[in-house]
Amino acid sequence: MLRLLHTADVHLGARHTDLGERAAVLRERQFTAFRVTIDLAVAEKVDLVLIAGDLFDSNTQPRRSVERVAAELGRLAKASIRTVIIPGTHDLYDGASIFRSYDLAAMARTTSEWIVVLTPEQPNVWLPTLDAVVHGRVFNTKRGPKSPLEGFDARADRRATWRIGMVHGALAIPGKTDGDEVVFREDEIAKTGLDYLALGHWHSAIEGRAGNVTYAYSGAPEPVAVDQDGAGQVLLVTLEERGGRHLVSIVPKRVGQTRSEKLELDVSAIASQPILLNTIGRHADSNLVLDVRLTGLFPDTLDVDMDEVERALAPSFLRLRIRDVSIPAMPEGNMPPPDTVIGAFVRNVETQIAELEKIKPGSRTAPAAAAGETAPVDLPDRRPPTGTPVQDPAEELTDLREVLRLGRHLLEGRQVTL
Ligand SMILES: [Mn+2]
Repeated sequence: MLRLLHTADVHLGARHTDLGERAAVLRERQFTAFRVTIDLAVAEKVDLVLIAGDLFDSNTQPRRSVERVAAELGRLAKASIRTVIIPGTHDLYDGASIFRSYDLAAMARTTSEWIVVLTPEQPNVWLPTLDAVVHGRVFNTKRGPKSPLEGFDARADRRATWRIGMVHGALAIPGKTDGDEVVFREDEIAKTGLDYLALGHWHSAIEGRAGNVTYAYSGAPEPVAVDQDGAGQVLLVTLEERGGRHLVSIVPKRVGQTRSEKLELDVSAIASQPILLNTIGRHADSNLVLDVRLTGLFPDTLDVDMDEVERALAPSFLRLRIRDVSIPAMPEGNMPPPDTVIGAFVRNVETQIAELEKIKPGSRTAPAAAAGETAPVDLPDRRPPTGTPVQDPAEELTDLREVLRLGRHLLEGRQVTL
């Protein structure tokens, strides 16, 4: 049995230029997720840690940052856990590679027996004590000249029972990812003869099977951009031999702190800005990326400065975004002429509203139609026959006002999202 921890896309040292002073906070969160990952590997006593590319956000990092990362890897070596790393598309293996500039094993005060970086010069490592060979399919350019799995068959290497592969790139999805920097296809995975293929590049965790090969993207251990809601975990992978068959099982483990939530809020029930602040403020959480959608009918009487709301609430969240897709209040302006569709519509609905307003509260019957009154154009008449019980007139009034507002927006050609 072989137990491994698979991570990728840690993107340590990301600049987050769009985040201003909060960039450092997010960078620190990413490092924390990495440290929690190392804690998990030690606690779970895995045999091997795989880092499938983009450990660093770029090849240019301050020496102190690299030392910090090496110290974490040193903890693995101390716990007799091997680490295999491949460069990615951000920390790519070009002439300026961070993996050429720094010897991570030496900085971690251990040897390359414990911390290995696979490169085009060293495409695999045999780990006899684990009865495994790990293959890294790496290019020394950002854009791969071909598929990293083209013609690759791990069965040609007969040194060990377990065949593990590592690739940083995109699984080909026609029209979507086939223009990416490094691309490979599912049928190529099936032909590799690998037991497990550890993938990096996509920041959301995904697993699959091609032929007899189990593959997975671990995703980023902490979102690199705050909108990556599929990130936040690493994978614990167990490889077992049972009755001559190789079985692979994957258990995702949460290591990131960031949570993402969507909140849909009907503004028709919101009476004032303080109430709106309060309603959203109840979700306050410094680890939360909250996406608020304001829906429903925006009350005439509600006076809200959305920028002010966002500014006031922003410090209570990791990130807050408020999108207003509510239907705006009645447009101002002159009444359209009665011989237009919109003019006829408005007059018709307004007449119905005026009649309903005549009903005393609590009355359960509809009023008699005013003598001689006809709708200017043939629009559906919502009034029930005289004398029949109807819904609460107050409710119907609300409905009719909605009909008027929505209809007017639609007839005036505005986009209305429900
Ligand atoms: Mn990448």
